[in-house]
Amino acid sequence: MKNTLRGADVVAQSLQRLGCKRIFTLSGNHIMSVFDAVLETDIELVHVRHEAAAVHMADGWGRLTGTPGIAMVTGGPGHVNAVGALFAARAAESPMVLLSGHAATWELGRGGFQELRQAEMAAPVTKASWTATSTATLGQDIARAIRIAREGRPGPVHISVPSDLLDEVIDASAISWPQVQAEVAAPDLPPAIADSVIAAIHSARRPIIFAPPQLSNAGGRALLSDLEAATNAPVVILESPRGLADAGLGAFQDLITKVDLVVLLGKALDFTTRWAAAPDYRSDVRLIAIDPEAALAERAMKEAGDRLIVGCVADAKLAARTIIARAAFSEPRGKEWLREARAAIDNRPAEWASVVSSKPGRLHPAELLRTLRPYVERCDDAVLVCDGGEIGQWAQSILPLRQRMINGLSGSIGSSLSLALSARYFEQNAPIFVVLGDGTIGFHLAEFETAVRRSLPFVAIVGNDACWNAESQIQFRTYGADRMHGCDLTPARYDLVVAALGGHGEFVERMEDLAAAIERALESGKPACINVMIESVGAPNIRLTENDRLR
Ligand SMILES: Cc1ncc(C[n+]2csc(CCOP(=O)(O)OP(=O)(O)O)c2C)c(N)n1
Ligand SMILES: [Mg+2]
Repeated sequence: MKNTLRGADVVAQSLQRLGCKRIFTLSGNHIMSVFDAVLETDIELVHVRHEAAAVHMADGWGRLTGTPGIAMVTGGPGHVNAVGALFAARAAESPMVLLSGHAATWELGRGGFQELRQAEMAAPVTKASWTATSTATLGQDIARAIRIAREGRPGPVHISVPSDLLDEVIDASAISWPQVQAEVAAPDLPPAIADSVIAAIHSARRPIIFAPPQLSNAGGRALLSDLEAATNAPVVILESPRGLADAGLGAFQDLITKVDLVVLLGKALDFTTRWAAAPDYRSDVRLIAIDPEAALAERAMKEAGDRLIVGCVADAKLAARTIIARAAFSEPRGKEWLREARAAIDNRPAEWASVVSSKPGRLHPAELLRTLRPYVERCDDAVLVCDGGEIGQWAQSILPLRQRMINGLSGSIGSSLSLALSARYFEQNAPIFVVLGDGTIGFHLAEFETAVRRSLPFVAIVGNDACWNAESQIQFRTYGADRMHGCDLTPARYDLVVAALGGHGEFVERMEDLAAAIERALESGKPACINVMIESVGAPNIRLTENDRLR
């Protein structure tokens, strides 16, 4: 090793020591020293077309792997562009670190180039946010950021690094290198509390366990299905901005009035749970609040009042494992309620199998998605990314749930193309599908160029109804058919844009052309866009019918 190093070398080599293989980034004056320093490491730079996309990619990596993705952007405008995307990562409980370049310390307060109070700006959308102050300890800053991103409820962390720190040359002996981190320590559920949770689940008539977004990856889902099998209580991940009304949860919202025990297993008591209170729930519904954050456990305990059975600070995964282990010592509850709950969650209107569009040259969303379904089902490792809007709800309710990422609790639209790109680094062989709307594709359409440049094939299916339909539906319902405006788009040829960027484009107006278009898109081996003209249909609102109730 050289006797002297730049701060930028400390950053690059610390990231390498901490296991980072890839940085999602977009260049800029403040960070060019790090681009240079990375040449001395094995780290790959994946450079993108908008800073928010770099954050979404780091977010996707964090969600899929549980280990922090790293995004790096330049100071000032680069940072400002990146911050918006942190909102989604925070709501998705995704561990990631944003490193932003920053005006030099000697410029601050003097009208420096792109000077901005960056750490303050990122603070509300991160778990922690600070500006580095010393070159020798930059590696310690990064190690700390990674640790905070992973521990408790995972989430994004931000560090701004002034450019003079990155350029400063210091003696190698002065550098405080970070240690590779073992598993982060986390509080487990004490056995006695686990036993009281199990006892409460067993004595309840209709208990439900709510799980957090951080458990929605493959590992988390496997753990939760073991938990459901061990307790015979339905386990539901609440990761959608539509909460219990998410079409992916079928008609489950109709059973909520029957639930007599809610176990929050690391799931915050928030709008998605409808705060586990009347009028959505029975007024005597009881609550167990397990949360990795003391403040959120306390908030839930306070809201529950005398309906609280147990409140405890514990890690969601460890708590699930402890409950599974200790449930083996007691007689399991019957399966009747679990069957009823699963039937409601799996409930889909029978007519979706045959519904066709009434509009010539347009498909009904159900036609589109039932045709896509077998292609997603064909491979166990396939990754599905669903964006927001009405088409996202149709996709979540019809496509199989394997490895899946959705826009998440933030409700922000536009992340899906970037999430698909990072998924390609995680899953190198299986197909990756994205379903998104025509409005949403506009946010990060240029990332198809990134995908082409980096050879990251995936298939994006655009449900094109020439409309921001989710909002248009709100206008229709709330203000009336004669007051709908400001939500219309043109039936633009996004497929041609993607082809022009070097990808594969397909345009579909007839149901009978769709399957062949999907086949060609997969076979092309390129980033592909299938632009499917669809009818504007509101998101499904799946409810139990009288027949379901009698069954
Ligand atoms: C960043 C952001 N901007 C705006 C919204 C509001 N919003 C939610 S869904 C939606 C419409 C999406 O339109 P499209 O992608 O075409 O899907 P559609 O609803 O038409 O199926 C809008 C504007 C949001 N959730 N996030
Ligand atoms: Mg649309």
